[in-house]
Amino acid sequence: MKQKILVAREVFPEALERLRQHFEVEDNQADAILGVAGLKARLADKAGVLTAATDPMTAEVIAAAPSLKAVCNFAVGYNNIDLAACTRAGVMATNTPGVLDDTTADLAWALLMASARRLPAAERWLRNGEWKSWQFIQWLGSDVHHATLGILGMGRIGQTVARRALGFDMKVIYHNRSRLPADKEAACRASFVDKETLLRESDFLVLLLPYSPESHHTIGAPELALMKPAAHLINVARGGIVDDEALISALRQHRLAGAGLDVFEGEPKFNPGFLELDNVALTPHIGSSSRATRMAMAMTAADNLIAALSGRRPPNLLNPEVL
Ligand code: 8YV
Repeated sequence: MKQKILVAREVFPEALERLRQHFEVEDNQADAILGVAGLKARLADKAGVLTAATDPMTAEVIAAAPSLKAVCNFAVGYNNIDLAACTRAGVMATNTPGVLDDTTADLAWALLMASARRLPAAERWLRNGEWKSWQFIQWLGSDVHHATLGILGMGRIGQTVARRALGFDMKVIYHNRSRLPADKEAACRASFVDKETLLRESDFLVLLLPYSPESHHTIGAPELALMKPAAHLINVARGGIVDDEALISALRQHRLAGAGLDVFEGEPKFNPGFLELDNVALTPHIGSSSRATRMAMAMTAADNLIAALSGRRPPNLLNPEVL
């Protein structure tokens, strides 16, 4: 008899087809948000689950799933999974590293450029019919070329963002928990600096840290105060890494030139203060959202689940201690 699994959010039919070759699959193609109660109800008899970063795999959910052997996120971030609770319950947890690096780095650059050249506000102005005459001194932005790019969190995506800076002749500095090996630093042409130097010297600061209680409000009022008033802050990592209220206040007072944000505290709700600002580019958590990449993420998660439930080590196991 096939083992039962749940796919907690809508995914591509190709991923469901692959899973159906191995399992009895309960899907959620209607894409209802299940939440803790919905997950508990559906996982009571499941051996595995495919989850998005929006699915709270809390200790309570895991405790309500006695047959559960694997939680496979289709996301690289896994702050929605209580990893310690999984490990205690002998449940494998996996994510999808690698397949989304380029696509997410591309969006970081899109937001960086949009913030630098004030694209959202300029487009709104044009659409509102306010373009009456072309003026020489109008819509002046910041140059990206030859500026200093700072990266906080220099994992795979951070390094991918850094390598793209070469084409803009930028100076690249970074801070990370641990310094990169020399060959990786050379490939990114990036210099390691302390966090304060990074904040003080970056013209464009890109955040690429994982979210955890330790990284909560890594960028708050004190950090924003160290940044150049001409600087731009880009966050494609997770809401909560930035104190949104403090950021809104800095942007409102032009203590920071601009921001490009794909993620927010409490998303999909977010602080309405952002909507009143003209110096911010906003996107709805679309960092990995190209068709090819989302497909690769779904297939990677499916492969992890197939491996986990057929007694093989899943390629992207986060808690190897369960084995
Ligand atoms: C996901 C992301 O698409 O991978 C991540 O961590 O933030 C995105 O790429 C999103 O979280 C949905 O799972």
